[in-house]
This record gives sequence, structure tokens and C-alpha cells, in this order.
Amino acid sequence: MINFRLDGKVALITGASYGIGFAIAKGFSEAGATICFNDINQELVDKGIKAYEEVGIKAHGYVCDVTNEEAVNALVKKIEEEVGVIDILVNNAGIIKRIPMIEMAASDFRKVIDVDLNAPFIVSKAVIPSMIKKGHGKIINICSMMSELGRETVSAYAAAKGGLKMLTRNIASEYGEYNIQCNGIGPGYIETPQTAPLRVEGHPFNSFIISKTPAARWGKTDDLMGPAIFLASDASNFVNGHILYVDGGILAYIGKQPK
Ligand code: NAP
Ligand code: GCO
Repeated sequence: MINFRLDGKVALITGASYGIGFAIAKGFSEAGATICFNDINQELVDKGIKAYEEVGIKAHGYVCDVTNEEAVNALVKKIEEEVGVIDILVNNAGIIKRIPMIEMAASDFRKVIDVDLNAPFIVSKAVIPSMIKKGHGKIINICSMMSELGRETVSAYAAAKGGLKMLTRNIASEYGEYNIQCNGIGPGYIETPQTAPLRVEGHPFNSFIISKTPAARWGKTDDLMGPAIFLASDASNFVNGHILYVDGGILAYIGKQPK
């Protein structure tokens, strides 16, 4: 019987007080996993714990800046002591800065790379040793359309997400023999606070994305739950180094001809 269940598994989803991470955590909980999440400050963690309680989930929430290696190592140790060894890691925490490249300060570029690429390295490095000892592990990196495509004003984000695609493949290559599978999810354009500025009434990007998406709609965070459960479960034990695009068909489509 193909096993999509996550019973008995401990999952850490970074930056999951809301948005995509929250939806993925909800799906994992429905599949039986114990949910651990972090966010960047106590206010967000408290907001997240309340939001999880409202959907019947007793989540373990922790304050941790994923770019801080010392804090991440302490987080993983604390989770292992309080909850258990992390079986499933979702590197979800991320930021974007939409600035034309030649106007972007190097410090802004570095900040995006730090959160979106360096942090998945740091957190993955922190959890892999225990996964090796335990004899299995699942790492899911939240990539992007920008792992494959560029567009104006998102140079740092595209560089980070392109790098995250290759970090995913390298973790898969280096640790596959320990029964650790590392894959990516590449969401299309999803309705979350991160894309809210692009979805304001009358914003040209709104109709543009609809014309570029065969599904002719923005994605919803719940659209990511099933793909994430698949990659977190034993059903994907021979899937490794794969980026699963959940984009309504954007990457397959030239775009609707203007009327
Ligand atoms: P979001 O709404 O901005 O949520 C991102 C979460 O990460 C927030 O809770 C954020 O906290 C947290 N975070 C940011 N920096 C952090 C740090 N240094 N340490 C810990 N937590 C941190 O984003 P989202 O739309 O749900 O996206 C989640 C992931 O999916 C991101 O990696 C994003 O790049 C990716 N993605 C999004 C889309 C989309 O269309 N929305 C599509 C493809 C990929 P704060 O509230 O403090 O910022
Ligand atoms: C943007 C958007 C995208 C989405 C997502 C697409 O400004 O182009 O924010 O980058 O967040 O990454 O997959």
C-alpha cells in the first residue's frame, strides 16, 4: 500500500506562522505529523500558535532567525529535546525585495541571498546529522518560478531561488545514500502576503499572471498541501533532487494571446 501518511514524524517548517508554510504544516498535521515551526519574533510565533490552535493543531512554535547559525543549531537541539528528532524539514522562510537591479544596494541583495539561500543551507546542515543517525530524512526546499525564470526587479530573489534549486540537487546527491531525500517545491504565483502588492485592484501584474497561467487563476496556499505531503511521505522515497512545480502550468505555457 502506498504510504502518504506522516504518523509519528516530526516536521519543522521554517517561517510558518502564516502563508505557504502554514498551509504545508496544516497538511502535514492532517497526515499525522507533529508540527514545529519558527518565525522571526515572538509576536509572529504567538500569532502562529493561535492560528494553528484555531484549526485544531497543537504546534510547537519557536523564535529563531534562520540566518543565524548559532540560533538555528540551538533551535534544532531544543526541538530534539522537547519534541523529537526532526524527520521532515521544510525550508520555507523567505523574503523578496522588488528593486531594479542597478538601484539595488548590495546590502539588500545580500539580505535576500542570506534568508533565501544561506539559511536553507544552515538549517539543512543542522538537521542532516540526526537524519543520518536515524536512517531517514526528508528535506523540502521552497523554490520558485524564479528558480527557472527571471523578471524585472527580482534579481536577488531569482539568484537565491536558482541557487536553492542547485542546493536541493546537491543535498540529494551528497546524502541520498543515507536514505535522505531532498526535493524542492516551486510554487507559481500564490495568494499570500508576499504577493499582496502584485494583486492590488487594477495592478497590471494581476491580469498578466492570469494570462500566463493556464489555470487562469492565482494559486492558493492549500494547492501546495498535497504536493508537500507527497514529498514528505514514504510515497516519494525514490524521488530525489526533483523540483516539483506547483504553478497551474505557467512553466509550460507561452501565455494567452491578447484579445
Ligand atoms: P511570506 O508570506 O512573506 O512568509 C514568509 C515567512 O518567512 C514569514 O513568516 C516571514 O516572517 C518568515 N521569515 C522571513 N525571514 C525570516 C528569517 N530570517 N527567519 C525566520 N523566518 C523568516 O511568504 P510566502 O508567500 O508564504 O512564501 C513562503 C515561501 O514560499 C518563501 O520562501 C517564498 O519565497 C516562497 N514562494 C512564494 C510564492 C508566492 O507566490 N507567495 C511563490 C513561490 C515561492 P516575517 O513575517 O517577519 O517576514
Ligand atoms: C514576484 C513574485 C514571485 C513569487 C514567486 C513565483 O515578484 O515575481 O513575488 O517571485 O513570489 O516566487 O514563483
